[in-house]
Amino acid sequence: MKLYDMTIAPSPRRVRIFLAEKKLEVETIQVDLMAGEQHTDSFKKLNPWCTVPVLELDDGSTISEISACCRYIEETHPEPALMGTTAKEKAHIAMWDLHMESDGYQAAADTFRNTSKGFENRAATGPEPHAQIPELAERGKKQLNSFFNFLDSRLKDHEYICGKHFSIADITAFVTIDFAKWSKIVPETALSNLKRWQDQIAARESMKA
Ligand SMILES: N[C@@H](CCC(=O)N[C@@H](CS)C(=O)NCC(=O)O)C(=O)O
Repeated sequence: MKLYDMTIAPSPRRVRIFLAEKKLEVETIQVDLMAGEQHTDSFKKLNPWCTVPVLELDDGSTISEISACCRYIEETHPEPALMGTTAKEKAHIAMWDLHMESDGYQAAADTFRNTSKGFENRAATGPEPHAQIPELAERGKKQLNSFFNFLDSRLKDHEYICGKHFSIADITAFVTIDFAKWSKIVPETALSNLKRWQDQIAARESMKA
């Protein structure tokens, strides 16, 4: 198995952390997104949506999308479980992770991609150019602040996002907070539950991946 990666990019980082939690080491191939390598014909054969991460399996087939990559890794390496073990746990963790993605990660991406100079005609991923929409960045900032407040209240009575156990939802939320820093958006210091959780997650070895 190989991972098409870009070290500084937040999306492949989520899969690297997931692999590190499973104590799996895989070959990584760097894709230079700023040079446009994701738009080359050879990369489009791996992933027509032109994004990393992409997993290439030993039979040559490929899987893109963070959640699909993590699902494959979880099914093939179930321990430690990061996506639940019972039907109820799996659904619960999927629900939380989808919200970390839609309410947090997407807002961080909207904010960054709709304001940064290097993304002027690349405000959305994919093969087609897309102009920046400043209002989306404004909305993203508001959504991120609501997201931080929401997480703080959730983490008041829960050790991790989904309760007693670390899960994929913690990875998504943690990387979202780091990604938001790219747009200089950080949680207020008064959010002490969020700070406690952030320190706890940051101390995990996998977060260096
Ligand atoms: N929905 C995709 C999002 C992945 C994504 O946005 N990756 C970024 C890097 S963080 C990318 O490949 N960007 C390519 C570009 O900007 O053209 C997933 O879940 O994998």
